[in-house]
Amino acid sequence: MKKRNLRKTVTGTALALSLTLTGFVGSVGAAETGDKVLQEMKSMTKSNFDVVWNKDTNVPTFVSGKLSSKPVKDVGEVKQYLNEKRDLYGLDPNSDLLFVKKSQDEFGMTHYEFTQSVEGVPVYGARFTIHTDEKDIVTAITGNVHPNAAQELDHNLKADLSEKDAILQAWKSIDLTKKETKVEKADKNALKESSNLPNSSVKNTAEKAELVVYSEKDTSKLAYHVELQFIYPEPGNWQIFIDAKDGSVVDSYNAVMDGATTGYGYGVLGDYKELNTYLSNGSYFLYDVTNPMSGVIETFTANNGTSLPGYRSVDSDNAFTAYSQGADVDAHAYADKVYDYFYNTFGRNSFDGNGSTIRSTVHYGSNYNNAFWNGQQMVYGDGDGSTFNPLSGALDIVAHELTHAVTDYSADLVYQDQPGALNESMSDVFSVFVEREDYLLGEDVYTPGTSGDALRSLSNPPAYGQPDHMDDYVYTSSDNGGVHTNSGIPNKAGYYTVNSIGVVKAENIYYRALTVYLSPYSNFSDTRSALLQSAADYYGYGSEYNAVASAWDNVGVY
Ligand code: D38
Ligand code: ZN
Ligand code: CA
Repeated sequence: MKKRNLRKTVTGTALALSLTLTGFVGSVGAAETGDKVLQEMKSMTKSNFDVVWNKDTNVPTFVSGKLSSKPVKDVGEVKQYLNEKRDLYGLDPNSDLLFVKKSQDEFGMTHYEFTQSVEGVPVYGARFTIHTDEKDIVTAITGNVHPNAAQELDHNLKADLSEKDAILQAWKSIDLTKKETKVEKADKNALKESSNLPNSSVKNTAEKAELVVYSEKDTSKLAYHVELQFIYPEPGNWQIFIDAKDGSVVDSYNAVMDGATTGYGYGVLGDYKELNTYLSNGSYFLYDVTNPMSGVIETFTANNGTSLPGYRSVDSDNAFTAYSQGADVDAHAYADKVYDYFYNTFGRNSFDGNGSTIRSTVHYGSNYNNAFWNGQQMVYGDGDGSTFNPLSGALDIVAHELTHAVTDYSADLVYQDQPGALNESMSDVFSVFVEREDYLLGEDVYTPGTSGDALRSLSNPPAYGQPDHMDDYVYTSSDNGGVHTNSGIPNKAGYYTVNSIGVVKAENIYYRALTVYLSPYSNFSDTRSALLQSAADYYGYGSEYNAVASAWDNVGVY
């Protein structure tokens, strides 16, 4: 069904050009007169001359070179020029071509676009463009026209079918007439499911029909070009040509293309959000290619196992609305939020500053009450339902985990003793910078049955079993030297800092310390000095510097 173009490039001699025409089968007479026109055009060309022929229609689909000896300056002159080339294209520019538009580009070229038509009905795909250079010399003529279309139709351009009938025939032809009602039902459900949807057209079902001349090889038919677009029960962008006389299917294909899409879903807490997804082979994946990174943001599910990364999170209709998909939805959306935070605030492109892929796996294990960065990716348990809800449901937890990755690629603080507690504290402090709503960590998913509690607090570490002063530093061999305990001390210094100079100045100072001044074995005192130096770099030796100094004085670190 598809037409094939015969490509032959002629560079230089007229001999090569006539070879092109000799090797060419079809209506010899037309080709001969066409040959004369081409020879004429060729004689004007001093450099490259290029012709591509359409074997079915016996007309060139691409001619380039210096194609006019005189300037061709407007639509009228273009038509006059084409009239002189009538033998080549077999078209009368006044009756067979409809002018569509004229446009200019940054090369100083002008493009006159026409579409072939028969008694006012457009020939499908028969766009015909004349290109002129900055001196108005014709330099290319492009497009597929069908010189015999008018003759083949023989003035028979009255449709027997209505547009409505054509659309009905089209639905029937793809065997979705029954599913048509399903499409509507699915859309209504989507609406009902989510009265808080900001945009109810996300499922986007559309149908339209246009009367065209459908030409291929030596037959032309009056047909409706019907487009059926939907995503239920599978993605479709059907292009169907229905014979306008007898209702038969002339051509039909699904033009759905793989690529970036926007889906939606509900998070762990039932909140609606849009998702950057990817359509491949008829399925939608939590795979975000929309950020200016070399990698992607991608989300997997371990399906309650412990193999990593597990399976790609996938959905058949780009609506990640099932209850069990909440963890997947939030891991994906929040990873993007944290990526955006580091990129927009500090210009850091992903955790490594080099645009690397951010991968998350949810539904890790069974009733697993934790989340972690394993050195390569983020991993989230579902929680047991009473201690925790799925942990990706908290933006501050996602920020905590991804900051571990940032730390690994910057200060690289060793995960033991004071450097380990600082590593933990950086994750907690940046989780407050990202979420910007409280000094608590994990409150959104911790103990769903109890309100107001959390896992840790920057402002009140002792309330969560952590020291907030060096006097209470815990010496232990468990938890790598109490990294999740002693982080309370630098956390409280972080709280004092934010509380005193505000989050914007604080985040600048902390990010600079983490990425410029700290190193793997930095201890609490080193960190005080690193933060002071960063404060001085940014704001001089004023109130900001003094705020950092008192913050660390207050926790007994000098
Ligand atoms: C509290 C309770 C039960 C289990 C846990 C905590 C309870 O109250 O009954 C386990 N847990 C979770 C956390 N800490 N302990 C919090 C998470 C954060 C990010 C919300 C956390 N995870 C560690 C981290 O990222 O540093 O801090 C993961 C450490 C890796 C462990 N192998
Ligand atoms: Zn941590
Ligand atoms: Ca919080």
